[in-house]
Amino acid sequence: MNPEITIPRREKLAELLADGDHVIIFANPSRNLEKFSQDNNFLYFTGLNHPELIYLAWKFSDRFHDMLFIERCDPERVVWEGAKLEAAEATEISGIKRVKYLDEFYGTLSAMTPMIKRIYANLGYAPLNKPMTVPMFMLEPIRQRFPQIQINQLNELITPLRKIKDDWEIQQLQKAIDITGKGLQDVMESATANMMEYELEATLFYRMQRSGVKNWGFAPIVASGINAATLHYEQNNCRVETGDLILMDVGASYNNYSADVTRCFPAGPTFSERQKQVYSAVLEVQKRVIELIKPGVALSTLNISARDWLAEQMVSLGLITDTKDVALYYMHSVSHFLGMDTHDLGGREAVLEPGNVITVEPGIYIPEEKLGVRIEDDVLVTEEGHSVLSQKIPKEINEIEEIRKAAFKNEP
Ligand SMILES: [Mn+2]
Repeated sequence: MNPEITIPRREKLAELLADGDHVIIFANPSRNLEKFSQDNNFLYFTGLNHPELIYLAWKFSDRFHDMLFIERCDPERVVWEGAKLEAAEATEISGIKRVKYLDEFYGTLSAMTPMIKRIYANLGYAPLNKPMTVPMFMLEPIRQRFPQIQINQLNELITPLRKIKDDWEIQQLQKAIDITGKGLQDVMESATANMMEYELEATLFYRMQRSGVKNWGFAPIVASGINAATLHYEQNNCRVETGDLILMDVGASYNNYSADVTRCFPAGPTFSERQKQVYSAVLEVQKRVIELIKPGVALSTLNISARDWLAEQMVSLGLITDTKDVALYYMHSVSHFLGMDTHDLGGREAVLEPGNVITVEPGIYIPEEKLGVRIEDDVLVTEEGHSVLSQKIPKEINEIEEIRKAAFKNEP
């Protein structure tokens, strides 16, 4: 990332602030022997993918100011952790001109407290039985000493920014989706019964890493047979049985933008008749929901339509007789925003605008038939309507069966 990408974001942030508003964003800490993953809001506004930094912005007398706090270089830690980000480098990457050291953070903030009315920070959420998050902990002294200062969740302020994707963000999402799609194709070309679910996961991850992706966007779901009826099955440790349908709900993270795609395919070369029936029912609903997508449509409209249409399909499939029973076989919502977070900022009450990216993922889950089907695509809302970013990833029954032949080509 470079300053041309993050400077306009900070300019938009400035427009959201009133006099006396402060924004404090803490980078994620580095944890010993763990892969570092940056706080998405920090990365969004600074472009810096380094741990232990703080971004501070504020508006006073109608002028916007901001600065970064970085670690001081401690030679002993450099031996273990490598060179620290230096001030000039931080400015070059982020375009933020003022840089101080972390040990100056409280002093700087304390000197400002007379003019601080509200603080927006990436506090996150800590359940009652869990310790405070790092941002909560860092702001606790401010909260105790200056109870008149309101401390709010940053997401309340910046959701309108993050839910509209700029061209660069759409490119990152497209890349994440394309790589995920290639990996899914690899799996469909090679998976057979008797493999373990995690072997399928490995095939996909191998493709991802060879394509420049280091991380999943979220824990991958590779669910065969009845496991596909568990919505967030993540164990991926069962053996694929002959006759199973395999569900993969997966997404690579590219430059911290996450794909989220679900495809289903048979363990054998072809779908069974019943699998075809259920799959076709879900696919038809999925396509109809996608057709609804355009600016001005409420997310709730997509949800209600999906539920009603799935209910009709369930009656035809002989699963239910009363459409009110739809929740027996479909129990989640059909769409969520997608971006840096797999479940991105945007909210359930949103009305679609150009630049939104959402998923469309209806499903039917039938544990008594050891069968679960979900089909999920990622869709960009455009001025005219929509564009399916994952359209290249096969989802028609004949396409999938054609690809599956490759996995069985050496069989007599
Ligand atoms: Mn999803």
